[in-house]
Amino acid sequence: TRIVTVGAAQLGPIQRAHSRKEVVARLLSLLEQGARHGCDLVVFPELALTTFFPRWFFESQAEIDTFYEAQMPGPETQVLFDTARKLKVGFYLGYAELTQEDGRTRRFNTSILVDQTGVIVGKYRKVHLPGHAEHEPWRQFQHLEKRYFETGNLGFPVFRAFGGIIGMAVCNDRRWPETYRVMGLQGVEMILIGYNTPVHNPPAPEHDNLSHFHNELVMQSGAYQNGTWVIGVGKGGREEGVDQIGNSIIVAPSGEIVGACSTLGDELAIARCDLDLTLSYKNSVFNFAKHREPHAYGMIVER
Ligand code: CDT
Repeated sequence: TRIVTVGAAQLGPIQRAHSRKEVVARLLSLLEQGARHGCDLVVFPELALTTFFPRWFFESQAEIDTFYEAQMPGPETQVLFDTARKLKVGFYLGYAELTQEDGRTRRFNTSILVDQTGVIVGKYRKVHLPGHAEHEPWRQFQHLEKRYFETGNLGFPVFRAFGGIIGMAVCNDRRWPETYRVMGLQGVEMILIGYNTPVHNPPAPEHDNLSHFHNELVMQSGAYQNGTWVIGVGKGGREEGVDQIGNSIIVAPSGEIVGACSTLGDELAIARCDLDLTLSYKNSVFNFAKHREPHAYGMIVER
């Protein structure tokens, strides 16, 4: 057995008026709870340092940029890394990344993997950006990720960490089978996914009462079809008037949910995840080398 004890650290709402300091204090409390319960790794949501700001249309770039981190660790987040090292608990953290690359300012919806010595050992930039790029005033609230972020340019890398092979995704990525499969092809054993999912989707309100079902459906099937653990961690509760689903879950390679949050607030759900439980799936029904038929899949990447 190769046990990784994982805490799914769901967050209740983060309002716009909440400072980074207040939010980081909540993350620290969850990290400390995780340490007390023997966690090796604590997983936080997408954009876990601020409110989900793409729900608003802003004219001023300076105002938008207040939601981004220009450094990681930065002055307000260094304490997370120091605490990780002190308590020997790693973490996944989603945040808005502001960076200078290729001679220009770039913005990504990013996650990092930090190990039990407080060192960043993996980075991922969200590939599937949902929503829209222009102001759509008819919506109850905006979803302007296509305006505020560039498409991730790192692919779906996996990292040797926590005694296994770990991958990351961010929110809407979890709805796409390619996300899991690209990491599955690299032997991934645990995929960490932070999200912000409103109950209400303005272009398709008829899906609203299926939001929990769809959340579980995609992560359970992604786990089973690739013989991997999936840890899905969201925000819950009413954030700036918008209800978020919460529904954070820990999914085994069997596709079964083995841990779950039951509130809409800050809550830690813990599971002892044996990475060796991936083997019977990877070696039998989903033995890719033996059973995949890539010659028939060309259309997936051709259009
Ligand atoms: N943050 C994010 O990607 N949220 C989207 C909402 C899109 S509406 C289906 C999600 O896929 O959960």
